[in-house]
Amino acid sequence: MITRILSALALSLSLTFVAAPAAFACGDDHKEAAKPAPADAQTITLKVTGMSCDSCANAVRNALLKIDGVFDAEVSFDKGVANVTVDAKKVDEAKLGDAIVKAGFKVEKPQKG
Ligand SMILES: [Cu+2]
Repeated sequence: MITRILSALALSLSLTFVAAPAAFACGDDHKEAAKPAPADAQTITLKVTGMSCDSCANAVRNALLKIDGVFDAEVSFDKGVANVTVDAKKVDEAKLGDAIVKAGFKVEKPQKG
């Protein structure tokens, strides 16, 4: 009986250890809600690399939405792209890029022209 309880305990412990680092290293299940955007809001598109699943895209989105002046961020893991709706007076590409890098991902500046 005790052996059975111990092995069940060991199993659940090992599952915890296997599951936890993966969830930590790989993004966020929570998806932050968008804020209402004014009519003069602008969209900045960034190429994001280093994402390995949809949770990574959530992590990028959540990091961007923490910035004052960011209204919405549609991040696609498939395309490796973030479409960010911003107040251009408060936020620029560099600021968005910083937040993405701090969240653990990389940004390629889009080609202009
Ligand atoms: Cu991921």
